[in-house]
Amino acid sequence: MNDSYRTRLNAFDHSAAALKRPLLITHERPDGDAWGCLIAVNRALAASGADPLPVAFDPPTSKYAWLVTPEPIRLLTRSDNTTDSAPQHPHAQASVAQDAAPTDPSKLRPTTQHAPINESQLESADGIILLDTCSTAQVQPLAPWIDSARSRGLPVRALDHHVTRNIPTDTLLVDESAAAACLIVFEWLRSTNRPIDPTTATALFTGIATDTGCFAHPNTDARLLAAASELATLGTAPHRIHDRLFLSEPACRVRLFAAAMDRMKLYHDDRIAVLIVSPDLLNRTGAQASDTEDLAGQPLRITTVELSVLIVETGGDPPTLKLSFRSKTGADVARVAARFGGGGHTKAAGARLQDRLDSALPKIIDALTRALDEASRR
Ligand SMILES: [Mn+2]
Repeated sequence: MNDSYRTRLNAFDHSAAALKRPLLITHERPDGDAWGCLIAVNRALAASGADPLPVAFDPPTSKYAWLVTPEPIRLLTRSDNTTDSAPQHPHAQASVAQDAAPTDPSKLRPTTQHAPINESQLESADGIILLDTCSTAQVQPLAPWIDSARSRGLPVRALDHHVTRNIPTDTLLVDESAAAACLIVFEWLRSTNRPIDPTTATALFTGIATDTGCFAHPNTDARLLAAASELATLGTAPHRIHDRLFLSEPACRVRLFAAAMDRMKLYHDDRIAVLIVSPDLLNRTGAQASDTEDLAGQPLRITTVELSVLIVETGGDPPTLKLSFRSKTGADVARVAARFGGGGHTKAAGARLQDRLDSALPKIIDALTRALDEASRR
């Protein structure tokens, strides 16, 4: 750790310590890194006498419920009625009626175990700390509130590792070379001797593991592995985290993966894979749209497949297609997603498209084919 980074960690620590009631926020549809940050920072600040207010926009999916549900995270009640947020898995709660019509998402949404909170209840906060994001688009439900809070003089701090930064902050701790925001949180807490209890260590390890595809992606470096190694001495058990993340799935999700893979189509000399999840497929497997998490990358297991797209058909007229792109080699799926009004990273990106599947599919395959051609010309 060089001196300038250490100085920035200290500055961030001072700015966080100055807040008695920081509002902790992470991005919509939180992943392991987002939850890990929220839980770890909440626990660390609470342990040193602050009264943080951790707020999420979505309840945890079944993958992260074991980690998140025991924590006192509040769930923001949305004024709109969008149904595309990731709901907690219905099978996690016996209270969800078996006979609820699977086509009606409102019936599938169980009541969350996290206490709800609305905007007016956020007024007790004396500052905002954004975690694993600094982007308006990713904190949409509170973006106007953050804006007005800032103009009223509420300090806004952010800790992030993403490139997109369009929320003005007074203290910013960003390291784009950090594979996970949880890695930055770990280095902050460690270098300032803040407490890391076993639960905090588990939360941080989860973020570090999931943002690197379990230490498999190219962003896995010595710095990250050193943090993981230290975390393993702080009371967390990596194999138990693995079991909770990957060996604890509902049967319907595994059935959905099998059914979707069985219907997989390959194009362009088997270099492009297309997976389609229709409402009918969800009905038949008993799964729901949030169960498609991580499905998009499955075809990359095939030697020849360089690009894959998962198309999830949702309702509406014209229907909304949720596109998730994954790339194994040099082809840039962020650019593919951008053609459909979306965005993301080079190897993982997404978009939403209002179109019928039969008219959208040729356009999607064409865009992917062009991405392969562009990559081969580079
Ligand atoms: Mn992250």
